[in-house]
Amino acid sequence: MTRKFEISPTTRLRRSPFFDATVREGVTGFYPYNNMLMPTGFGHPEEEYWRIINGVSMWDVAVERQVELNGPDAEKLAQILCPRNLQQCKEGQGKYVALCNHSGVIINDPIILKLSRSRYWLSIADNNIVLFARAIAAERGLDVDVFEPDVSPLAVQGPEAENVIASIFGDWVRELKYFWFKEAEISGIPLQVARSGWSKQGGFELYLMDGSKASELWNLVREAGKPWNIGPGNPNMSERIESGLLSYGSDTDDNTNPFEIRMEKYIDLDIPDDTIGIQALRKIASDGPKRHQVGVILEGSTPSDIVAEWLDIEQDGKKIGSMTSGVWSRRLEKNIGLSLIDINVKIGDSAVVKTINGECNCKVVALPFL
Ligand code: THG
Repeated sequence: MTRKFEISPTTRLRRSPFFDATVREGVTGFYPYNNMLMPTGFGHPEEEYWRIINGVSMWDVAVERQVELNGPDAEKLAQILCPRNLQQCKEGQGKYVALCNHSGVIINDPIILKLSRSRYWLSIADNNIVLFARAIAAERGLDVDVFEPDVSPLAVQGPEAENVIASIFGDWVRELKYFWFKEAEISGIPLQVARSGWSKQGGFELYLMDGSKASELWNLVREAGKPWNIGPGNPNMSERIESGLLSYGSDTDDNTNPFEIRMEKYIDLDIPDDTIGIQALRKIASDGPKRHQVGVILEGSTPSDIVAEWLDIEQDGKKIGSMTSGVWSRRLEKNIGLSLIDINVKIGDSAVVKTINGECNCKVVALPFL
């Protein structure tokens, strides 16, 4: 049965400041993320994919909202929220963190950016962290404001991204280390230039600090990128699964802890006891996780549709876990997926994925695929 429906007008689904620019580029789809509309394609999936792998692509990722911690106790609140030692984090540096609740369940996987000792941004995935951080700050009696500032990231990703960004800002950007950032201004547009982004093809993110200048920034990058054939894109499902990048909320459920999803290297168990979830995380670490995140390669070479639900994975007719996201890999020419499965199921094992078209044999593999 084909159904036809549209998203009804609502102020709940906020528009990105880059919305008009993406409409002019011919955006063909959106999904909601942090109560905003997130572009999901521009009508040329094949071209959009190879542009990220071989060239340079620009993405409206304003949905990666910032949660600003601002005030004398900002540093203290940051460490209470993040189960990773932030002592070594310098001004101008970002770190990838697994925000957890009191049970050690992951509730977001932001990059935390230290602007100064009294000012941090949590660059968040899809879950309301303002609400959480504000409640914690109040309960702990901290002197810090928690709010969403007017900041919207524009990602420039792909092997040619560095050339494009250097042509705009100068060669200093080539020295920027991964997750480090620096304040800059171009044509009166205030922003932070960061080396980061949700792909493994290299790139930068421009954190626009004035939403009214979004079209201006979009056009400037579009123009500067012409010699490298820049074009519009979005966080690419295929590339990110091939690269084994986690999508919080897609690959996690309300029970997932960081040890199950390859985030143990971002957890420091010896930080002070007042960090949210640290006691639970210590226990999970000593008991050992029950599930682990691995890849699956499905049999057959026909691209299958993206399925927006978890699919059961079985061995000998018994459920061992779920495929949490799946996609056609253009480089492997196979359907591949990320999965969360029983810790006793090993790399190299065979299993069966219960797809919407029936059972499909698969091989369990280590991540990343590429
Ligand atoms: N950019 C910004 N904010 C974000 C994202 C982003 N917030 C939400 C979401 N994406 C956060 N998730 C990730 C997940 C992985 C990475 C970045 C953001 C990433 N990981 C590398 C890896 O897993 O290999 C490196 C991590 C490391 O070594 O520290 O890059 O994209 N602004």
